[in-house]
Amino acid sequence: MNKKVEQAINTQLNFEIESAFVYMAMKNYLETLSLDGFVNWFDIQFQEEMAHAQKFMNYLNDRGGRVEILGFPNPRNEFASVLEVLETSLAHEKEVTRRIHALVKTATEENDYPTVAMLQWYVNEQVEEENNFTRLIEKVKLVKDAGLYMLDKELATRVFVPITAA
Ligand code: OFO
Repeated sequence: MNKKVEQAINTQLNFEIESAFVYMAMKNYLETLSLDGFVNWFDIQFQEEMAHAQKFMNYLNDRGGRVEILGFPNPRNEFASVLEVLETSLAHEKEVTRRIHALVKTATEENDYPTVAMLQWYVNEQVEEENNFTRLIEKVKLVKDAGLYMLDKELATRVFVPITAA
């Protein structure tokens, strides 16, 4: 297959594996907060990223290309809050989207139409990925406000208790 496209897909499939490890590190940070639901959600995100990588690998192999597995920098392990995890995730997904779009451009310029067709799945997937994180961020913000509202109600019930004379 076209060498330029083969190399660009290899770069992207390795970034998908890197993405999986980015989310695995986040999952383990969330473990420290005992947020079991978020841990579960990020574990599935890890699995999804590995599936994205596998889909690219299958495609390269089907086209007679050669898969090359590369290394990547350490993922970030420390965060200040759930919100920071989610905002970092959304920024990461925007970078993935930028890379997928660049890949579509390369495949189009190289007249590799099977690759352009295959990449449409990833273009659609990125719309969902960005939407998932955007909505989660909004929900966490809403829940935070609701929590503050409840705490405010509780604090409003406090009454002054005069010091009684001994
Ligand atoms: Fe593979 O889409 Fe997220 O990173």
